[in-house]
Amino acid sequence: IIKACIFDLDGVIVDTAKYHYLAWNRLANELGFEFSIEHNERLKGVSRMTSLDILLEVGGLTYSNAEKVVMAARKNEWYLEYIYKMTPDEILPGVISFLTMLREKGIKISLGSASKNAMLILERVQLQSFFDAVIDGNKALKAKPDPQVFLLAAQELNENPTNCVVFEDAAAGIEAALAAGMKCIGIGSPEILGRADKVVPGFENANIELIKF
Ligand code: B16
Ligand code: MG
Repeated sequence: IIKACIFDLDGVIVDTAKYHYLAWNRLANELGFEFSIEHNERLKGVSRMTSLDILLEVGGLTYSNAEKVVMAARKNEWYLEYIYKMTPDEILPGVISFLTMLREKGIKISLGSASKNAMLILERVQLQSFFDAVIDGNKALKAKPDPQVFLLAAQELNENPTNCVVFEDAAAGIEAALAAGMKCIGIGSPEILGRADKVVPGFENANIELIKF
């Protein structure tokens, strides 16, 4: 029986992937190449530094660690310019009513995101009050598909992993949830998220049946 729900942020609650893309492409352009939107799929759910490594691989470029730290920081500054402008209208359809329903049923709620900016994003879209725990890229140091982020969420909620379900839009996140011994619901297309216990396109019309297994 499910007692806690753990939500990924980017691609599940809000679509910040478009802002990550704009900021990464700005960096690519400065380095003299174009980072196509198709390549952006590879960045979903992976950490900032791994994203930079993928970007540089696409551009065929190599830099020292010190240079990469500077580049990642610049990208983040550009990304934050978009994040500061976010409003609650950017919450994906059906999310607020689903979270409200979970609260009414007494189901605990946590965030489980790779992003170091997760807290700021939750504040911008005014969703902080729904979350009993927030595990983000500052607390979880091992990147998905490592289960650490979700295990820490279960621990903070004081729940057994087998009573938790994870909502994820990235393949690495599905693997992390399964490795944590949790149920997993993919948000997106079954082609990418086929390993999840269920896959739905989003939270529109989602009700309590969704978390019954
Ligand atoms: P930041 P999620 C992830 O968020 C994004 O999907 C991924 O593209 C990004 O690189 C990562 O956060 C780190 O974000 O640069 O803000 O620390 O899907 O795990 O909520
Ligand atoms: Mg995601």
